[in-house]
Amino acid sequence: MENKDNIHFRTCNLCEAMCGLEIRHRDNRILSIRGDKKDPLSQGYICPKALALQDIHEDPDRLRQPMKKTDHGWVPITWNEAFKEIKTHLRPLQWRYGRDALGVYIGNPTVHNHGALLALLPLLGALGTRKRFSATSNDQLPHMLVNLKLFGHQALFPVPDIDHTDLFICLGANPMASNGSLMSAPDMRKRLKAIQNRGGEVIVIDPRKTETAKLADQHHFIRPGTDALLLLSMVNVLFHHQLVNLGRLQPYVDDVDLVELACQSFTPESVADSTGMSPEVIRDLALGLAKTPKAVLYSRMGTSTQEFGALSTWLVNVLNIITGHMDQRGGMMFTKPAVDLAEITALTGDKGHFDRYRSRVQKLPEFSDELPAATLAEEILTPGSGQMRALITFAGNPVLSSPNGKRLDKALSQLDYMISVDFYLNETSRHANLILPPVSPLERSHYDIGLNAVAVRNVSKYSAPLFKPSKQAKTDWDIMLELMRILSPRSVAGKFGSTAQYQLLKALGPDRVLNLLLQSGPYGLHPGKATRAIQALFDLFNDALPQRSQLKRAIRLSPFGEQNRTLVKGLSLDVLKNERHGIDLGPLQPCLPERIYHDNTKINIAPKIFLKDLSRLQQTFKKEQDKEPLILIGRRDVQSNNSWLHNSARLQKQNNRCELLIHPRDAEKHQLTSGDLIEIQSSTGRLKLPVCISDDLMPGVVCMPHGWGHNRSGVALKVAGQNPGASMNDLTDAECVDRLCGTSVFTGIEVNLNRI
Ligand SMILES: Nc1nc2c(c(=O)[nH]1)N[C@H]1C(S)=C(S)[C@@H](COP(=O)(O)OP(=O)(O)OC[C@H]3O[C@@H](n4cnc5c(=O)[nH]c(N)nc54)[C@H](O)[C@@H]3O)O[C@H]1N2
Ligand SMILES: Nc1nc2c(c(=O)[nH]1)N[C@H]1C(S)=C(S)[C@@H](COP(=O)(O)OP(=O)(O)OC[C@H]3O[C@@H](n4cnc5c(=O)[nH]c(N)nc54)[C@H](O)[C@@H]3O)O[C@H]1N2
Ligand code: SF4
Ligand SMILES: [Mo]
Repeated sequence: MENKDNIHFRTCNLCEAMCGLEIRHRDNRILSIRGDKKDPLSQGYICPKALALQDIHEDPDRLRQPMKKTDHGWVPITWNEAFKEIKTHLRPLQWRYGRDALGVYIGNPTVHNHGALLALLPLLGALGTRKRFSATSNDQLPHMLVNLKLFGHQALFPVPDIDHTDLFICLGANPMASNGSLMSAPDMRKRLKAIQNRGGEVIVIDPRKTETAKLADQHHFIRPGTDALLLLSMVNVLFHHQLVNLGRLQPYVDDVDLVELACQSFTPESVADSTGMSPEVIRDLALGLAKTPKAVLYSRMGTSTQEFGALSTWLVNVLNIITGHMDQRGGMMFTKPAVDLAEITALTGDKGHFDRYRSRVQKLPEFSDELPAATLAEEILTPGSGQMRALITFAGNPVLSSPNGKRLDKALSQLDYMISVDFYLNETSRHANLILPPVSPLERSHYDIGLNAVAVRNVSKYSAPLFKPSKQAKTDWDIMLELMRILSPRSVAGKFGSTAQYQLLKALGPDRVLNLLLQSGPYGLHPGKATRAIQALFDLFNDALPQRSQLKRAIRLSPFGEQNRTLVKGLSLDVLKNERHGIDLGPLQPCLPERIYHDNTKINIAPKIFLKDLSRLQQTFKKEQDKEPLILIGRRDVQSNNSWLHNSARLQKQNNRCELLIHPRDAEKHQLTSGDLIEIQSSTGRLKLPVCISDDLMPGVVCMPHGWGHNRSGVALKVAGQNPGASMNDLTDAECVDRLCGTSVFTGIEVNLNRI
């Protein structure tokens, strides 16, 4: 008989898939980690990375106490000492140079951490700095910009209804390795197979025959960075064949004629050479999308982090709209999450904004008060008024994850003061004066506020802490609140940073705020209680909005809202605590035009910024000659997660996976055999790594993973150090970005090879 107390159910916080875990444990030791068969979303599936949760928890290299850099190396100090240090160093800097002198970089794991996510807004408000950076501009920024422009809210993400589609066209994504992105859908193999088993088709368009492509019915190579051309020509085909049909959304979409005009010169023949795709294939793709009743075109990293990432992401949405697949079963749909971030932020008046001001050096546009991560180093290195002199990194490793990491490495070493909130001494945090480590992921509660909003089903699950942290340990929430208290100006006009707000948040804790959000959300309590919960939320997060619009929006969010009446289920934290496997809230449902956030409740299909960018596209490809150098692209591996799981011995015991894939033709040209060490060089830098010959690649394209390069001095990652690899971002260029929105370019990098 199993002792029930020794089984703990929770959601894996490592990637976007949100797999349910069943963890057996005894006396503070983990015995096993398996998939939770009763989790409504993952139904027992997990990937090898789940084991890393134990490895991180037990890792002797994981920091458990604040660390201070001294002349004699790192020394542990108490939290009180740490916060005193911070105050002593940063307050005078803020006084002397202004609040913009202190920058902040927010990394990816923040999204997987409700405490951090909920404390982030108050902290940023209190810091009051315009030097804000995050992994967003190394990742999904184009998607958020498109959401904002088309639907009126940056956080209203279209999600492929993969469980009901009959045609899944996958562009620049490799969900078999990544487990899905902006598409939380564990067990991709099962879901893709299910499409095929119901007679449907999976098509992958990618410069590499990826793990996903190998499972697909068709795979087509595309020359890196040319997706916008392919997509424009698909739009062209649809208008040419009069196959444009917006279906139910017809009355709610403006300016379709502008799209027709924009794509006129982009025939499949005109883009064939640049994209490397035949006109016949392009026509078939367009016709297939238009003629399959349940079909969806999905794109991710490969398409968003390239020179025309925003343009491409816009066009993916255009294609789904003009073929009638937006907000339709089997097409692109929208979640109705229990904590509805889009609604809540609209409630505080923040649907996102773009290009209100520009960065100091490269003059790139802000997005929702953030500057592109590609400008982080130059903002530190370039003297003059507005120069950044101090930095807080939070759950991020930009030295490995941002373009031209080498230059950033140098920039960080020149800061007057730096804090890293991280539990590893890694490539980035080694530059800090102080490292503040939060508890391990298993020592805190967990709720996916962010990822439930991009899941392929509406689900809700709360995970209690598995282990009790030591008395002096702090969570990210605790750390952020303390930073907020120390670093906010004494007299703040708004609410953020006020002592009252700090005390209120501190008294509540993240879980009680979560409870308020659940209760006031669409599946929340009965209306009377919901309004009280909403009122409490207002007190916490609201700045200053006209009373009437507040009320209207609040009602829309709550179980009062017309669209929510059928959803009310009495959800609260207590309810979730009793449902240890989580709750299924049903498949995605059509919700437009109600959820459009533009004042005219119409989709703006042809925003000017995208139309204008077409001339840049044309100029770029007009001057492009047949390229001699090789083109570098990236890849993800199922055993790795960005830069921070390489210290897990169980995940790293296989061969070094940081190698350069190269096509046999190119290998022959360079006289290479698998295992040879080469030097690879771009306009930014050079590095050494072994090659592996593979005919999975498009000829002329080479491929390496990112997140490696752990051999920098001072890094305290023993396992990772044994197999350090090299950092792809020592080759990428911080000045080669998508000029439209400042997103970093991680694909299509020109490189040369030299055999060593
Ligand atoms: N060349 C290239 N570069 C890329 C990409 C690519 O495809 N190619 N991908 C980009 C993408 S999509 C992303 S999202 C970024 C990721 O880039 P980042 O977000 O900058 O970095 P990560 O590698 O995710 O590192 C996360 C850090 O957070 C710490 N950490 C983990 N959990 C927690 C926690 O709960 N609290 C705190 N405080 N710290 C924690 C880890 O120790 C680690 O140091 O990389 C980007 N960079
Ligand atoms: N195992 C694992 N899982 C992860 C992560 C991880 O590091 N490891 N990271 C997580 C994060 S932060 C994210 S954002 C997601 C990302 O999730 P995905 O976007 O699915 O991940 P990638 O593997 O980067 O997929 C990008 C694909 O685009 C292709 N590609 C490159 N250039 C081009 C191009 O120009 N055009 C086209 N059409 N394709 C191109 C690449 O070959 C690659 O197959 O994964 C998440 N899941
Ligand atoms: S796919 Fe793997 S890493 Fe991602 S949530 Fe599931 S178990 Fe965790
Ligand atoms: Mo990401």
